[in-house]
Amino acid sequence: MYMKNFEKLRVLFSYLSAKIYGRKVCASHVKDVDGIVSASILYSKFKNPIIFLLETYEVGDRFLNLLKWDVVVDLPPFKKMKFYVDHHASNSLFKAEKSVYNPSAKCAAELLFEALKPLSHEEILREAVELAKRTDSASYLSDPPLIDTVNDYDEAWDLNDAVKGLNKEERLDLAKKIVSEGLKALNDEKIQEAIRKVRKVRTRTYSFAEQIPSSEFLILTSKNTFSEEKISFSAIPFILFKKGVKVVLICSLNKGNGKVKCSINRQPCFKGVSVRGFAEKHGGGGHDAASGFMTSLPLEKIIEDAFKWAEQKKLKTKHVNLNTLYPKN
Ligand SMILES: [Mn+2]
Repeated sequence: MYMKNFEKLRVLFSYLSAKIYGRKVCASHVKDVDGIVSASILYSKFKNPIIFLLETYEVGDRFLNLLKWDVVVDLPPFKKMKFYVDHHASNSLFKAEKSVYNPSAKCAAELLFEALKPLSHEEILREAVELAKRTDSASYLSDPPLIDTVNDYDEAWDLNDAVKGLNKEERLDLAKKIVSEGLKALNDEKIQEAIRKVRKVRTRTYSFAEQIPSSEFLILTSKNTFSEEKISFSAIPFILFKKGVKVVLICSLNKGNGKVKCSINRQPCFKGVSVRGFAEKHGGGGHDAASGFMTSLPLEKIIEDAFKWAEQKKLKTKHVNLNTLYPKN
């Protein structure tokens, strides 16, 4: 339902060969540092594991649920798992032979690190886990670096921006490299280029976000499917939080399947409201301060639901169509 047929064949082939050669079959979150550092830990612990980096919504795939997974980390649960490690409040219902589940952990890599010890390259991985904690809980020690920021920023941003700027295969390569080289792996020219690319987009996003009007709750929508290379949707909430916005919902059309992809973020210190319920109601989930979902509902219906939700939470709300603001260049 979510995966293309040739991809399923590729997964099946890797799965069967892993079973034949006694390699572990693992799944980790593709999207951010937490999933990639978790992959590093798996590479360090097991001999030649096969690691699939997946989006959270891919875990619902019927085919993937026919397989038996050795380790699943930082993702919603599969039906058949030997070992499950996670920290998302919305994933509390699962069945696994063994598990480490703690919704108050800052990241899943931290739980995996403790569970799989002793590890080779333990010091290197401990350092990476510390960065994963900061990136996954949005508790960076500095503002995000822009294209001309040279130093004086949290190094967790380097790892974050590297991951965001690389494709899926390159992210797995980075995970492997972190095991042997630690954070020095980021000095690679190709990775530096990926980091620069992300910062360029972030810098453009900052000037773009200045045009967005303020409100306690902002619903931002975009029908322009090509926008994400130009504007970083994930950076927008954090820019708006600085202007006093409390909650940001961003909805955009997904290129692949025509569904609407939504992320909802809350200002970290605005603890009175959890955004997770809104995401769970639409088939998604995540954390109290950051959640997401993908839906076949029309954009108009999601906006209507968001206004109703905000009314219950007594938040002043505004809807802004981002397509009316796009920069021309
Ligand atoms: Mn995580």
